Amino acid sequence: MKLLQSVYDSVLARNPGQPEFHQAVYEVLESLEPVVEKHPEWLKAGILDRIVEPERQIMFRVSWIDDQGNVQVNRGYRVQFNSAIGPYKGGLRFHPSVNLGIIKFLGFEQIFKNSLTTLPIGGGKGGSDFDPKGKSDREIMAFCQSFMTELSMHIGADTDVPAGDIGVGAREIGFLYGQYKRLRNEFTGVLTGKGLGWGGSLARTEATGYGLCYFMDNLLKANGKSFDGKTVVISGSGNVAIYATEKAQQMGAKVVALSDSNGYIYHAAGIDLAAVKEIKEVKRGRIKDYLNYHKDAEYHEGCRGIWTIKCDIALPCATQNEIDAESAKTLIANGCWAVGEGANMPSTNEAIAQYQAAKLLFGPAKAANAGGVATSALEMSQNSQRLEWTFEEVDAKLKGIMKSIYESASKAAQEYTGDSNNLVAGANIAGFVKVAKAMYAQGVAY
Ligand code: NDP
Ligand code: 2IT
Repeated sequence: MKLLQSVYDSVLARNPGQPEFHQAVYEVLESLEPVVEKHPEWLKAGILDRIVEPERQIMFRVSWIDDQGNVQVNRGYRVQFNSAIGPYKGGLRFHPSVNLGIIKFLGFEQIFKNSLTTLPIGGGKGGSDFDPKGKSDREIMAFCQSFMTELSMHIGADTDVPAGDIGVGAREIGFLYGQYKRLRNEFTGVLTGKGLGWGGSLARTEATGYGLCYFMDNLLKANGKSFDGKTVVISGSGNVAIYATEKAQQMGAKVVALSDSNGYIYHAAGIDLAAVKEIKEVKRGRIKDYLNYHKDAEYHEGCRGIWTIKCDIALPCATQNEIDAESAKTLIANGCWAVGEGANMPSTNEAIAQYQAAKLLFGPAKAANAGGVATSALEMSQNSQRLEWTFEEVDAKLKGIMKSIYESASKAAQEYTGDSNNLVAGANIAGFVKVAKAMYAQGVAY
């Protein structure tokens, strides 16, 4: 980096101990060098210095009472990163690994992802180090109510609209929404991912996984390929992984593996998705339980081994940094020729360098998994209009949005790097330009 090294140095100095945030910022700044060369006025207006600093960071105590009557204390976060093009928008993550640096990396990436959707949404993210695993429904409800008691003071349908992420699905959104309504006496679209019948949008549950496959389909077709008849490995077995599997199968692919944080299953005959949905969505069980349904499947402890399975296309849909350089090399050595990121930042920057050296078709997260938040924005539109669109209407809009994200990212990639497949640069640049123009137009307060 040349022009932006000082911005990055200042991020390192101001945000010690936040390696995921540093990683996400580095990847974006590296792509933006040619953009600021063309637009020195953006550098001079401090757009880059400002965009790496959240507009607001909220941290709060969440105390709640467990089933034994003990007081538990967790930490809650909401980082309102950038509101240049719309209200802050982004999910809530409940996972014991959550800390400020992780929420900041997610919020930072959300700015560019949300811009790429073409819809009017700014970037934000939140969550807690609360671990939903093994908790009763009452404990989940108690935690969500306490979390929302504080969060409700900072959000609103035109201010900041949270949604789900790891550990936050329909059940949690229900408890959070109920508490917001109790406190504010408002029935508004303050959260997305709501249940059908009380403001939720059809196809939001499926949107991230489906959108990932729609995005990859555009990339594959532009390169004379498709999902049809291909072998696909998908990590995770949560919301994104399940609906990526469903759409990949509908597109004619054979999905042979899924995982959770304990291990992975390999089923050469192809994953039986109805079994996975029952295990994960109904019973809240472990992926290992798949063996109770299919004796011919294999289970292996540890999640990294999933990348040693031979496949054409890999779709990481679990968590950040799940593919490092070594796993990337193994995938490539085994003949994998495309990677699409359903999770946020699942590949380390060193893994991405491996993909690029091997000329893999690579769909980076900001572009490839934007279908979830795009459909959240469609849910906001429906709530504002007090209307509900059909599944087919929402799905058709999602498909159109993923196509336009692919087109704008590949066009920016061609324009700035001469390689329309360099979607890392293309997504970062296309997402950035819209936000930079808005920040420039809106001026600096002085
Ligand atoms: P879920 O909570 O539904 O599922 C998460 C899955 O990932 C589970 O199988 C979980 O396994 C696994 N996982 C979580 N943490 C780890 C870890 N540290 N190591 C290994 N596996 C892990 O979350 P989602 O499916 O919603 O989210 C998955 C990814 O997609 C995340 O990166 C999220 O940020 C991203 N994303 C989600 C969107 C959405 O709309 N939901 C939109 C865009 C991106 P276990 O059960 O063992 O914890
Ligand atoms: O990472 C993401 O884009 C999400 N977790 C979805 C956010 C949203 O507001 O729907």
